[in-house]
Amino acid sequence: MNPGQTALRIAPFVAPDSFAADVVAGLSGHPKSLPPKYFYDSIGSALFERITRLPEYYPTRSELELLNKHAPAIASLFPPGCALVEFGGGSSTKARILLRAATSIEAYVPVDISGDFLQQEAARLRRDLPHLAVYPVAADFTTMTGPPAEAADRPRAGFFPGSTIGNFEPREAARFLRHAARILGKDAVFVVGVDLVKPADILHRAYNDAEGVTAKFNLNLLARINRELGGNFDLDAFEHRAFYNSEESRIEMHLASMKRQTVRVCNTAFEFGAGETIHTENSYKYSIQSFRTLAQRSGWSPLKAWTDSRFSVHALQADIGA
Ligand code: AVJ
Repeated sequence: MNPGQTALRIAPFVAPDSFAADVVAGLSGHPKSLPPKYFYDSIGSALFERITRLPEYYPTRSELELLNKHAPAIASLFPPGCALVEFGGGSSTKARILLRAATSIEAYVPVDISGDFLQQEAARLRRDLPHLAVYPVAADFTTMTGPPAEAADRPRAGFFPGSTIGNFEPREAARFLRHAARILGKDAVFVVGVDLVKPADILHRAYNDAEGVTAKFNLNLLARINRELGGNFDLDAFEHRAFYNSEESRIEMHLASMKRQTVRVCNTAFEFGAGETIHTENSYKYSIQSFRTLAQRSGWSPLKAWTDSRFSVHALQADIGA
């Protein structure tokens, strides 16, 4: 291990019982729901990696093409000696494009809830980019209270790819963008990937792939509850559902109960009616203008946007800061 490069810092934010509390609260709700951040245990993260390679799931390919094509322009926005803080830094495939293009980046701080996945990626990065200081932080990036200690003494830039911003309700997305401005600091540059509104049939296919990987990804949430919380979900009695809600400009993912049934989790019984669903994810889609408006309302000035009409990458600059 290179001097100054710490292994993996586990921030005290990921309380294991928060999973239990969030699951019981979600399954007690009307309608029932579960937070999408719990998709990403090691099995879920691996299933998501498979989703990114599916022919129907265009966002990852589009974003990679845009990042590769515009890497020099994006890299020119980063100040010398800066630390690139990536929110939800699962696989570093996208960050590598920026890390290679921008010599001004001297440190990389991926922040992700799935510590093991993060650790493996960090080890690979250290091997491939030995000049770069890599500081993985296992934390829930929505609850971080300040810049990661490892980047506190550097100018910071942010990276939030993959349209994970789409998982937030627009109000929450605005709150997260303000939060990110506080973490990154005044004048910081923030590069955000945003999936665009498009014909419903293209979106529908992207979340209902023929191979059924997205269905497995969705159902894995129930398997995880069984594994980690002693639940007794019968996965064959639930079905994956994903559809485009055009009023809300969002893809909705649900797990539908195929029959009346009772499920026990954390010593609590939950009744399901036939056809009743658990809402597991929203994926909001924006236009270039609607995302710019959201950013401006959240303390950011739009600098530039690159798009291929299916996906967009935005560069923003912080008006407010730490
Ligand atoms: C990682 C949240 C961007 O919403 O497109 C992929 C997750 N869900 N297929 C998305 C996801 C179903 C993905 N994000």
